[in-house]
Amino acid sequence: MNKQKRFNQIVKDIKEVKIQGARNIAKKALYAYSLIPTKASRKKLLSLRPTEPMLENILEMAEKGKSIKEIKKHFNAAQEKINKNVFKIIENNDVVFTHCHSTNVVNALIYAKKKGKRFEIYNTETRPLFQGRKTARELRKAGIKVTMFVDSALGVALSKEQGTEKVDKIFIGADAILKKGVINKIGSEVIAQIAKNQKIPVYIVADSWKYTPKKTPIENRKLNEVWDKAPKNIKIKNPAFEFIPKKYIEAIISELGTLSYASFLKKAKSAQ
Ligand code: RUB
Repeated sequence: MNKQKRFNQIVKDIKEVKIQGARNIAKKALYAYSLIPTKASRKKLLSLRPTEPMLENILEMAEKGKSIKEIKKHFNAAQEKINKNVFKIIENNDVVFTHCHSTNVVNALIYAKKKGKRFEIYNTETRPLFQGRKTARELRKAGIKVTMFVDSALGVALSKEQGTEKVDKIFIGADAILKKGVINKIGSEVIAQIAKNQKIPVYIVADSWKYTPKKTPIENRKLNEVWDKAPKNIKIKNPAFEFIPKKYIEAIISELGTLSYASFLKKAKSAQ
């Protein structure tokens, strides 16, 4: 396959969410940019998933001359530190809740399991694209016990009801870390609100390169993801992401440490 074809294939896979999650999108887009490093390809890649500042940050770094190798190295180095920080937070017998599919979260959970922590996972299926199934499969493959809920069972999953255990902590990823809060998969704010009522700490597990001082739009996706061939007179909305105000967030676990929101912002700003 020539470079243009490979570039086009990556563009298609990101657009169709075959490549998903902020980290995977950024990594693949970086590779695509390395094939055709022009302003036009940067523009094209940025247009694919508008709620992804890490994508924007790394393409900007690449354009300013930071080597692709160096940027790639960051992803793994950051993940290793995140794994160690998450390991310290998980306690034996914890019930940990997660939503959607976050590579930063999944990798850290698998690391904790490999290093001997005993815990189980509750997760959501994550309509409309069911990224929760990917999470469940990957965690189960690593030997972690997983219980999946439909999204509308959040209230049950997050409280001790109908045979469920009390959730001890919540780990969710982030697409964007902003001054006043975090953007993550739709449903994340409801999760954070219920968690607040139930006194369950919400940890954002994310690479600090997801931080941006810029205004970040929420991506609205195709309506047929919700209801293919829906009757014409029914209005459908399909926002992919949601803003979680910082007041709901216990800490941000990144390669910079496990930090309060304010400390994270301070460190992330000086690290960029
Ligand atoms: C994925 C999602 C993830 C973040 C972080 O949404 O919301 O929680 O992107 O993921 P989508 P990661 O499936 O629509 O891309 O930790 O992999 O960067």
